[in-house]
Amino acid sequence: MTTATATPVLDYHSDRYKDAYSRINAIVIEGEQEAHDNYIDLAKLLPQHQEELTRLAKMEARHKKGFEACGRNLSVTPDMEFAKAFFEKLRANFQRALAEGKTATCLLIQALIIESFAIAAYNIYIPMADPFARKITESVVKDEYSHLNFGEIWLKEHFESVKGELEEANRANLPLVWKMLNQVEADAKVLGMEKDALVEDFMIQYSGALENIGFTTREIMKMSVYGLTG
Ligand code: Y39
Ligand code: FE
Ligand code: FE
Ligand code: FE
Repeated sequence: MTTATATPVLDYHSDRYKDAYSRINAIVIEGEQEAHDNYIDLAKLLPQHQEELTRLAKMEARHKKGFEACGRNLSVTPDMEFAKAFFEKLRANFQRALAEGKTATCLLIQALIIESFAIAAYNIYIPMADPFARKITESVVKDEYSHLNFGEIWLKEHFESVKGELEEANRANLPLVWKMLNQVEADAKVLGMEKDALVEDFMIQYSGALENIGFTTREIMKMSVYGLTG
């Protein structure tokens, strides 16, 4: 039996909502900017996919503009300094992998982890969002599925040669996601987004991606809880 819980009434213009929004909105804006930059960087490692990666980068730039409009619509100033610090470790890991030419690690970080995080956050946000932001987020989340799919296809094609690298990259980066989620738990809740729901949706996207790439259920079980409790 399930217990019905009433949808909380959100006052989008309250100081409390706007304060939380200044950080979550900034994270999304910064995330979209970094996603843009990451796809441009990935094109250096995958010149044969230059055209497609440039197309994905342009979508990310459009997402950023959309979310900037969401902040303006609520008269919220995004806390970009907070957002830059929020992504710092994941960004450093991406940059290191890029410098080392580790394509699979870069794809795991951007196309699997960050995209799964985005899809989870946007899916959970949509029913709670103000009408203006809801419309924008609904169109953005569709794009994010196609970004996840790009990573899946490449990694599936190269699965045997990158499997070990992916396991290592998962071990190094997945714990960062759980820490990031803990950092935004309180603000997300003010926006009507529960941490449990975010974790659940992230897991569905991420473990689904690992399965599509070629990992066994047993491997996925081990990989997806990495760092969850630590
Ligand atoms: O690929 C993308 O477009 C992803 C970068 C965009 C942002 C993901 C950040 C979502 C985290 C929000 C946390 C709210 C609880
Ligand atoms: Fe995006
Ligand atoms: Fe996004
Ligand atoms: Fe994306």
